[in-house]
This record gives sequence, C-alpha cells and structure tokens, in this order.
Amino acid sequence: MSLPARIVTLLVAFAAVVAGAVFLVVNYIASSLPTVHYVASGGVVNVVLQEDPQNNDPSNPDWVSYYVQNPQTKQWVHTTLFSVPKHTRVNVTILGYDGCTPLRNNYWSQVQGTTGSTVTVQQFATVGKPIDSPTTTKMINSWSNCAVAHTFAIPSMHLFVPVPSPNTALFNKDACGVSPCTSGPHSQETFSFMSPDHAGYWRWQCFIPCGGGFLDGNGGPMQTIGYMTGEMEVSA
Ligand SMILES: [Cu+2]
Repeated sequence: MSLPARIVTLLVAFAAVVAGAVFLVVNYIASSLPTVHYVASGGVVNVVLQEDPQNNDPSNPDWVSYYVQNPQTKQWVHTTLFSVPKHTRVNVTILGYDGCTPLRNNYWSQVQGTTGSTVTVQQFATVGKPIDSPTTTKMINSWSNCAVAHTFAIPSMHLFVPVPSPNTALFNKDACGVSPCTSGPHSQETFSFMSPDHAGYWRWQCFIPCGGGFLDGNGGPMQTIGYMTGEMEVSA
C-alpha cells in the first residue's frame, strides 16, 4: 500500500472511532432522559407503561415508543427509565395502543418470568370502554393471528412478556394518532414479578422488529433508549 493510501486509511479509521465515541456520548452518557421513580406502598409498586404508534419528540415523530406514567402526577413521561425498590412485588400495567407486527421468533409469544407465568389481558374501544372481559393467559400467539404489538422483556431476569395489539378493526378505523395516547382502541395487560434482591440496573427491551424503515426492523427506536429499550433501576 502506498503512503498516501495508508494515511487515508488511517484517517478514515480514526474518523470512524471518533464518530463511534461521539455516538456513545450523545446517546448514553449525555442522555438527559428522566427516570420515573416508583416507591413501594404496602409492599408493592405499580408500574404503568404505554406503547404508541408514534411519539411526541419532533426529531423522530414517527418512531414507535414506550411511555412511563409518573405515579404522583399521572403524567406520561417520554422515557424508558424507571426505578423500583429491591425485593418488591412489581405490578405492571401496559396499555397497548400500537398495531401488530409479527415476532421474528415466535418463542417470545410465550409469557415467561412473570408470577404464575401468565398475563391478564383486556381490550378497550377507548379509555373506560372495555369490549371484553379480562382473560388470563400464558401465551399471546403473534403468528396464528397478528396479535402482538411489542414485547416487554428483561432478558437477564428471564422475563419475557408479549404485549397485545388493540382490536384490529377498531385500530384500523380509530387508532390513537397523538402521543402520549389518552384515548383510542387499546389493550390493557397486567402481570407481576419480584424485583431483584440487590440494587443495580436491568436493561429491558422490545423483541418485535418494530423499527420501521430500518434494516430488519431492528434500528431506530429498537436501539434507542427512550423508545423500545430502557433500564429498570433497582434501588437498595
Ligand atoms: Cu417494539
């Protein structure tokens, strides 16, 4: 290789390293996302999330996204960071406003790691208007019919929860188009698990390839904290 070619190669490699470092700093270290803190009451915490077909961040308005509800103000916070106390029963409610996307691996249709290995699901036409009764199930099959929108998984705890999509006919007619969603057809899913018995950070993520417009659906919101991946902080 000639000297100029070597210099160019070196400069390109250096630029790639700098770009990678800048990406890490901007996306992880300098990230200013708020953490929603859940405090135990009566030995339990009640975590409330929603997932939407869009979000209210002007830089990526068409990205699918989770939101976390502030337990005091009931405001929806555009973040995927929340904290729970250690060794506490965590009751989770997820409101699913987004339409379905099939799982790439249908293994994740099976509920794993929750109390009783089940979830309880109910469908709503809009807030306060149920269209069926709550059903407790061990699986939401994303292949037999397109019924799963996203998943909530904490892989290191072996917790995997498929989150159901709303009734398809209602969703196609009347989907929530403004986030955070406060009306429109949605599913409501509840489940529980015990938080770990020591403090730390547990990464959670979605396993549906829901990054529309990105390679294999795995880019964009799928790899960005605040959208389809986040952290559960466990406090001492
Ligand atoms: Cu997702």
